[in-house]
Amino acid sequence: MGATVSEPKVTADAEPTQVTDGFHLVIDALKLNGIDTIFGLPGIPVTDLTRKAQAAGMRVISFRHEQNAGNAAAIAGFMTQKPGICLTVSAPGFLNGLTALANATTNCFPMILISGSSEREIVDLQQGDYEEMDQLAVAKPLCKAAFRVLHAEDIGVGIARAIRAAVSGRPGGVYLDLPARLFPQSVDAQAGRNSLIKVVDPAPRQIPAQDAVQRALELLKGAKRPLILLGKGAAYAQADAEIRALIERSGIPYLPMAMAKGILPDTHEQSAAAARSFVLPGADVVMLVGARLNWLLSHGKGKTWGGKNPKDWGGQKFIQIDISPQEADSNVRIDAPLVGDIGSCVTALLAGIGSGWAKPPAEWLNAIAERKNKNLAKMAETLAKNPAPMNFHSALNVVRDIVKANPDAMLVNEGANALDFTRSIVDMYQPRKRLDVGTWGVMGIGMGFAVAAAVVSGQPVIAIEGDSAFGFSGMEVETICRYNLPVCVVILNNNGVYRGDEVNPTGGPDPAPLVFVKDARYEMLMQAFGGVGVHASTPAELRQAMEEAIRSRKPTLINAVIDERAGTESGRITALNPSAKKK
Ligand code: ADP
Ligand code: TZD
Repeated sequence: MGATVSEPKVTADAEPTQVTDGFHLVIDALKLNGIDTIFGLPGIPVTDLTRKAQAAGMRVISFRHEQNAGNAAAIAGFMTQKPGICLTVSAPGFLNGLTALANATTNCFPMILISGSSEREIVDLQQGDYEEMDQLAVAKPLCKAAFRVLHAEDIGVGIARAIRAAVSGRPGGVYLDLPARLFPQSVDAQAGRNSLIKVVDPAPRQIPAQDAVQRALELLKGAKRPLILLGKGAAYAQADAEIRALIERSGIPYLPMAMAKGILPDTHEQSAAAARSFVLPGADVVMLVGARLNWLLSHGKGKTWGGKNPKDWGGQKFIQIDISPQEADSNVRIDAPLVGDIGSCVTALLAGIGSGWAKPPAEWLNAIAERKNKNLAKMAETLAKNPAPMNFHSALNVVRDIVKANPDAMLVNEGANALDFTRSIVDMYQPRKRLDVGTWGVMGIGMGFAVAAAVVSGQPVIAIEGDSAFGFSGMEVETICRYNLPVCVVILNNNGVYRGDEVNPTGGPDPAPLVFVKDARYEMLMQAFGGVGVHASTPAELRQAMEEAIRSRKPTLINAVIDERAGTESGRITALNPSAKKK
């Protein structure tokens, strides 16, 4: 691959020498490592970097706020196993991107936040430079690794270290500090080329130890009521065929975490998703595959798991497949930790299972099937209703059909009720199609994820958004229109955070803290930038608008007006809401 080289300089003896500079070395180092897209926001000192990157053939996606660019980079990392790149200006731009970097690290998504920074000697003496901040120090505690490059000759090493840190072992966010003075530094082109590193095997396989594999197999073999729990680490690992083979050959029922939906189609007969509250307390051996026993799984204990009191162990034995050796025992005892990459671990388990593996006892499977069928029938009944005004169920019944008819489409999802109901109602059919609020339950990922999902996959994107959730990144509808991305945003609009029917108890003129402008016309935001905006107040109108959006691939925003009394405070996690002690 040819390096990008700036104009030849004419030296004193009139011999033209080829020189390159910091700008071009950054671009060349990224391209050399197969990174072809930058999500960012230009300004001093990185304006020229965005321009030159585009000129050099990279895709540069320019956002309206750095947090959205950062979220885009993070989810691009999840989708591709390559670090997503977010580029920002110094101090405030850097801080805007930092939330996304911390969120990526929390979710184990590989990304690199590259921020320009001010003059080192001025920053270090705190003499008050333009956008002065010791960014490296600020970033360090919030990400997996942080590096700074001072000399153009070191750019190759800096980018190589950032890539390795982001994708090897447990993936995460990396901060790369590039001071303004680095970019114009000139270097002999040949020396510059030689300084670049093409990273060999950036995420090496980690083969599990044989005795650990045996231990896990013994535990599984002895189980009467086994369960497999798939997390987003399993989706990230791209070991889809191996995971499916393990589940089907072992006959063990499985439960997908939100972003693991679709590794196997949600309609798979071994899915126990519709019997979650039955299988978690009922299982005797649980195998976690790329899922942590954090709050999303009630820390592996308490009532969810059959414990009598909130901190009581339910009696399950756990096998945990994870690339991080420190993850085991984080919440409850892990009887069989299996440390390695999921592809290698699952392959080793498959070899041990062989062909003569006995399926789990019929009693367990039948009990799950019975509970599952009962719950599915109940859900079908609820979905078939057509109340006026529309509610979460009648709106999401439409989304469910559209996703079923378009299984290649990407689904982005955030909100409280809008999140919980979509997760349980909308089936996924392919891996890594569902992108949501993740480990933190953070609002604001919506439009950044939607942009990246469209750019990376080329597939239509459906973003199901609470009206509050949408507000965190809503200005990026301009970005969606500018790049003409096939994104269909559906706002489940109930006039507020959670719901929209609260009133100010004082009777004063201010609205209640959770309530928004009534009957807001969100669809006009999309129209303002040339996209399609639709106001839908019935499932039929929603269906027609979504079908048209998928067909036309035009940027579309559907303001799906639902009952403002629909939903509950905090959705499914109301119990985490501290409330005054009841008398
Ligand atoms: P979920 O929220 O879906 O339950 P988590 O984010 O809690 O999932 O857990 C993901 C886990 O997957 C993390 O502990 C991470 O270390 C692990 N992981 C990520 N990639 C791999 C991989 N390739 N191989 C093994 N484990 C992985
Ligand atoms: N800020 C951030 C960054 N993340 C958060 N999770 C919150 C605030 C708190 N929060 C939630 O946990 S959900 C939510 C907020 C503000 C919005 C819920 O309202 P919605 O969804 O309109 O998006 P529903 O469907 O009406 O419940």
